[in-house]
Amino acid sequence: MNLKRIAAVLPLAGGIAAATTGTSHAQVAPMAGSCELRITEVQARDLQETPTDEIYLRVGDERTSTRTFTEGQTREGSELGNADQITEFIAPGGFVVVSVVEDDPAVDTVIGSFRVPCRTASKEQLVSGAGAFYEVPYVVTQLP
Ligand SMILES: [Ca+2]
Ligand SMILES: [Ca+2]
Repeated sequence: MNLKRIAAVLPLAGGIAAATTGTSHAQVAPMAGSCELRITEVQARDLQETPTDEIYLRVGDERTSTRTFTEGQTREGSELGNADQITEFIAPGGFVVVSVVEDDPAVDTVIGSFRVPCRTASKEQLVSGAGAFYEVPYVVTQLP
């Protein structure tokens, strides 16, 4: 009698455990097939102002710190922001918008923006506008 009850309950308990594991996994892990964008560098090819630009990036809904650039200067992405600020999740089939912005006292100058789709890539993105020319290398990795 007791053995029969145990046998009947075990598969049910197993099913509940599996469902619970599946739920908690979905809450912690990013959506399957999503991507991560990481800004690796920012290079000033041609400044918007003289003698330095004050540049920050908008990466999705994050904003980096502002850093000065002289003409020809390259900075690592990690110099502009922490990991949260220079990386962004991209949903499957979606994209993230990155903007290069020059900081000014009243109204900042947007040098340019580009869209990054959820697709494995390593690219040297050129961004020009407002008389300035920047290069923003980035990588996109597919998340498991
Ligand atoms: Ca400025
Ligand atoms: Ca400006």
